[in-house]
Amino acid sequence: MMGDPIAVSKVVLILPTYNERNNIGNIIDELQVQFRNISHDMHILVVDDSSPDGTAEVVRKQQAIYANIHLLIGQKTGLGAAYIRGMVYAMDKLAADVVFEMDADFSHKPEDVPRLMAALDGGADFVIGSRYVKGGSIPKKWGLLRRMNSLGGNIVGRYVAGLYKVRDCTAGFRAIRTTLLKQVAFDDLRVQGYAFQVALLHKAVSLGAIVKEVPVDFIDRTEGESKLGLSDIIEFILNAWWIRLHSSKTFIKFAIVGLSGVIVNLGIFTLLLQMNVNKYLASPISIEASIITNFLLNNYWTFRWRKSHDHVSIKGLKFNMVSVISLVVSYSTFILLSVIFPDTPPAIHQLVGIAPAMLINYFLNSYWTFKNAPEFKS
Ligand SMILES: Nc1nc2c(ncn2[C@@H]2O[C@H](COP(=O)(O)OP(=O)(O)OP(=O)(O)O)[C@@H](O)[C@H]2O)c(=O)[nH]1
Ligand SMILES: [Mg+2]
Repeated sequence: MMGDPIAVSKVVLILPTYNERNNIGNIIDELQVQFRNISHDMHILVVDDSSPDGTAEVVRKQQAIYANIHLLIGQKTGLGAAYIRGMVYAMDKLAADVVFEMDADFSHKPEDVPRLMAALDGGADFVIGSRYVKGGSIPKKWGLLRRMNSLGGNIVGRYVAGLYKVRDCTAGFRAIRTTLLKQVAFDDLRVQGYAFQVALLHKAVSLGAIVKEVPVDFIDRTEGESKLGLSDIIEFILNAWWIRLHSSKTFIKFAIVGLSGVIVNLGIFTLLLQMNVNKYLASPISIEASIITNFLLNNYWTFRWRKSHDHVSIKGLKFNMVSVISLVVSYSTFILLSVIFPDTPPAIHQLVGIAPAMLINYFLNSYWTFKNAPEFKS
């Protein structure tokens, strides 16, 4: 009414915690300092999964000091589940206009909160504190495995789930308008763990959200332990493929052909064994037979409408080469996982290896073997 109205929003920073006793008190203190530079009504909601280290007690002590601290206690069912509970609470009970996602381990700097908030105020619906845009960074001391894990996650999110335009789609430092969030049916996301980040972002993009990435430096935790496990990685990969299956007819056909290849492979293998062919010979014959039937089905069905310069034999050769590359990728993944998670059964490593192999297989075939070249005149 008086002069330019300044829209003050209620902003709730959701901090999921599991055994963050040595971090949570300090991060609350540092956030309060940052809140002084923001002209909104700022709150913190800690979603603690009954941490045995007594994280909640530290939060209760902070509640006695500050009036803007909320605490939601639950059972440990994963990071995504904790965020969903927190977001529902922030919307329904706290009437939030904006929610933040933020780690409680100082990996995300409290000083960056005003910058994310400013980007949201600038008109975005979904702001990502991004490590992979110009000006952002990951810790220099990260080893090869850690880098590959982070990079691999982003590649899967971007190219499998189809979030091509987002540089950092696995980031856990984000600001989101609840006008957007209210349109998300959380039950339909079907995720429990870290896969939540990609699932929610994908939903936001398909709802037409304006997404903006703000560069941030990601800092390694110095207190407490990482909670990322192999089950999170598996759910993450499955979720990305699930999203893909729902959004691409070509990919569905490709996947059906792939499954038919498994049947051809095992069928011919069994048949050859019954004909008393040596198993060491029967195996490569069956593999090659399935590669050939896969090729023919993809050529005459999946990618039938693609116009190519190449003779069918050249395409067949390319398809075979891609199969060899997939084999190498699948095997490398197997070795990598065996090194990182030595206590997990090898069959799980073998199974997970299928995902990147399938990705390489699909994209190389789609953009190379069966590349569309409509400008070609025969
Ligand atoms: N409530 C809840 N919080 C969780 C759960 N898993 C992780 N967190 C919290 O989510 C944030 C991010 O988890 P981290 O273990 O730091 O995962 P990360 O950042 O990938 O791994 P680090 O390299 O160790 O930092 C932290 O604040 C954790 O305490 C969970 O199952 N429930
Ligand atoms: Mg962390």
